[in-house]
Amino acid sequence: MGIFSFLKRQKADRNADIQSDDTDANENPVSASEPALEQKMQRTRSRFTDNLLGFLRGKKAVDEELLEELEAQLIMADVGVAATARVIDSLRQKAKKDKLQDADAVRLVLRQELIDILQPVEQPLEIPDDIVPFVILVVGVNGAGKTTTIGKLAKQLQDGGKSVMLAAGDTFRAAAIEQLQAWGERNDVPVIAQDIGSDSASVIFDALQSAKARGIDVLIADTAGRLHTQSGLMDELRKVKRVLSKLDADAPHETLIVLDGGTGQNALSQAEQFNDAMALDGLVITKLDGTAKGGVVFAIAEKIGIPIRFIGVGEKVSDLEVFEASRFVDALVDEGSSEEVEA
Ligand SMILES: Nc1nc2c(ncn2[C@@H]2O[C@H](COP(=O)(O)OP(=O)(O)OP(=O)(O)O)[C@@H](O)[C@H]2O)c(=O)[nH]1
Ligand SMILES: [Mg+2]
Repeated sequence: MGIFSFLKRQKADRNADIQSDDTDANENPVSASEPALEQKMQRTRSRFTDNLLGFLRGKKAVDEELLEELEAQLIMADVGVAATARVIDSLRQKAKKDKLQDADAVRLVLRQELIDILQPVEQPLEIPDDIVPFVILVVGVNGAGKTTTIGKLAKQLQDGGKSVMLAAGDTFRAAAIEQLQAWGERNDVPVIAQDIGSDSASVIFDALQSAKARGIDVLIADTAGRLHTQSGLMDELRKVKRVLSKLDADAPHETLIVLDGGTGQNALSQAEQFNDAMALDGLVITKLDGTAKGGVVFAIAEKIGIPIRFIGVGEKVSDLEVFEASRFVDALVDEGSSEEVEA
């Protein structure tokens, strides 16, 4: 029995890029190869790293003063109190035990500590071939990047040979329905929609029926990010889940929240709130290519502990990357690559 793995596909694409760079870089100077993650995250990366590693660079002694400064920098980078305390405590212990000699040693320990925080939530989304249709319910507040993420997911699935259908479950705004329909038309993906103001649960229910009838592999349902009241929104989303489970006891197979990484601690409280109401399976943190501080990813990992499936690092289809702990940390704090990028 097969499995669709976003990670395997993305890794294969990355390798293909590297190979085509090697072979025809000269003959084909306009090679369409993907920029590295640290390049896509350049702005977030510099907000996270410049202060954090900048002050480490000049310092000689690894003393309490340095640790306190580092602590303040991590908090300012949105890493959050709990994750910061964990990093600093561990650095303090290692400084005593292993006699961390210089800032470089601190940086290496810091890198490993940051990876350790993220490792438990590195659990990429995989879609087993024998669950048809596999239903992904996408939730999150308005503007977080739900519809954009759905477009990227759908395209990656389609490019990987999966048939996809979308459900326009955001019935709160006419523009939301039209946005999804237009996208579906451009990409030859069927979109099930009803009029504005219709019942979101019934749109998504219809879509599941239709996807079943047509043998569609993956159904992705969009939802509203805002209603008149926030409690109304949660009730509505719970109803969607309930109604879907009437057609398929296991649906939705993945309830995915999309969080705007630029909103810092707000993203954290949204994850908590939606998780209480919805029992989330995974999250996507978007806009990490922008002015997000990046630290919020650690705060979310430490406090919420739900798998981070993807990160959004731009507007292109390939800018939805499977979340990999060490790759993400290196894109944030690896010094070597920073010099390469700046050169
Ligand atoms: N730079 C950047 N922009 C993004 C990313 N993801 C989404 N956006 C942008 O964020 C804005 C909002 O995205 P949408 O996908 O419409 O957000 P939504 O959650 O569907 O919002 P509502 O439909 O209003 O609830 C759009 O301008 C997107 O292009 C990302 O990873 N990076
Ligand atoms: Mg939307």
